[in-house]
Amino acid sequence: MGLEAWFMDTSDEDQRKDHRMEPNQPASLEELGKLGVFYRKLDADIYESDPKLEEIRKDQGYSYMDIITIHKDTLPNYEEKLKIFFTEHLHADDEIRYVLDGQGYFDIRDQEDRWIRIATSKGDLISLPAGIYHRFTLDETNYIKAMRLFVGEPVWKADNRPADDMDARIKYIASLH
Ligand code: KMT
Repeated sequence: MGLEAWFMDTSDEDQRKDHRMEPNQPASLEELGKLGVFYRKLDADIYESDPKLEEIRKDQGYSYMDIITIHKDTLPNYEEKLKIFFTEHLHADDEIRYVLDGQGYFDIRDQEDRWIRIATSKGDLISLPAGIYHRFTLDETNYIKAMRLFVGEPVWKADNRPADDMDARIKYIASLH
């Protein structure tokens, strides 16, 4: 199955719930594409020797990679990290994640500042463009293992909203028109 995304409700109940509107209001891959989100489905069972992944890394210049496992038993400062991930922010570079196991939600803002929730699971490779406001949360399964890819030396700095004066933000906004 491909990626599923939807516009979120405005309830501030548990962030791990799906927060769908009633009725559900899907967001298409095309809409995500217009916001600069890149998506590919791969076979995560062969990630260590996958020619398709190699090709993407070569084409996109994703020279760096590591693996992060977000689970209470594996991630130091788990609760604190989850809070940081779920605080609305942007980065000066693309955020590229390849889900190797488990699942999680990437929330992004659309052009009208509405939240779109992107449900990712095993085999989903997603890239969020530099300058897009976003956040991440685990879902109710409380576990994800993901490859982090980066062009060059990784910079993990997050600029919390408001960051409208940042170069990456200005360039991103300009790219939407
Ligand atoms: C990060 O910065 O490592 C994250 O964005 C957390 C989500 S990775 C599945």
